[in-house]
Amino acid sequence: MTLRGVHPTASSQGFVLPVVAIAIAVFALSVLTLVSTIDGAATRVARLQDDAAFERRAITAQSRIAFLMATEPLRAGALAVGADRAAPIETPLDPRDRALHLDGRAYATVVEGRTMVVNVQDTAGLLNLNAADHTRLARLIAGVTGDSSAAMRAAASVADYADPDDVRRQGGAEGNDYARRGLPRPRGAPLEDVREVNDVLDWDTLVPEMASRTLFTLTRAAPVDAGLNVNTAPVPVIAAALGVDEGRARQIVQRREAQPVRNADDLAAIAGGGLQSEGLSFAAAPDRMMRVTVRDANPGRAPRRMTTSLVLAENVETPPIGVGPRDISPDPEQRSSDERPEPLPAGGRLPPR
Ligand SMILES: [Ca+2]
Repeated sequence: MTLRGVHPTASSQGFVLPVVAIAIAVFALSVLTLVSTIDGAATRVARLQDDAAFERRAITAQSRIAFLMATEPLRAGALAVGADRAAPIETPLDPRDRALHLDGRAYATVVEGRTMVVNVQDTAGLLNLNAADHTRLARLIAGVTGDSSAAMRAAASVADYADPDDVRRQGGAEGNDYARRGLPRPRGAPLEDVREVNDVLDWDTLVPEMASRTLFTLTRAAPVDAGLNVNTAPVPVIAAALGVDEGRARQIVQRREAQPVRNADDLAAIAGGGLQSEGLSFAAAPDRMMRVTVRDANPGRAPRRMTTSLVLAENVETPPIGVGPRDISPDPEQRSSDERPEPLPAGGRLPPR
């Protein structure tokens, strides 16, 4: 370039050099683009393979749960793996039983060399969104969000959405309130799916999205008078249902294994007094439907979980287990690093003891 102006012929060289430089640059750029396209495709293929491998392992883990459900005896709060099948459902767990608790606690099972974490939750242990009294739901929401006045409004609005009347509960919302906002009328009948709370007036502003996701895992949409299985309710549900703090709820969870809860008297025996259990309807046994969640213990950069439901047979003529639709979604929840899943009990009969 410094030749420019020194020789008259230099002007043509001064033109050729930039053209060559541009051609080289364009070539280099296309090579780079090609490389990054191949790289992008390779990344996508790797991700798809990763997804497929996760699904395969998750289904294997879920099948192990289904096998246990189909073959092992059911107790009020757990599968008593290896125990006497003829014993009644309210039989307390024997310390020698390898129990699979149905309260959503974490179990680990190794599939293809990777540790998968599974949770099995009896749906009867979840708080019923359709219960006539919404104060328990308000306590559950407040326990998750920490905002009790917003929780009271959200719970009252859920109850108003589901109840058949037009009488607005304190903090709630009825047909007129929806009409004023140009929204469809409230359902006026029990919810059929927990996700319907997203249609409840102001739910999204009263309950942050992450809290909402957590609440979906702690609630169910059951008939109005469906009983709560206190033997499988997770700690936040015990706290909300009985009006106790988390410490006492943990105590109850520890004690119920030795003495299954069938009614308010049993509960008083293990929990002591001061419970707000008036009007709470009890169930002494698990529901037929279990929610199963599977995730990878070491998920890397793309944490995800598979959720499905397993449905126990109603009678001996039907297949022992039905499997609901599978859903695989990102798992954004922060797990505490001190979570120590117990090993999933192995099935099969033990030698007589
Ligand atoms: Ca109402």
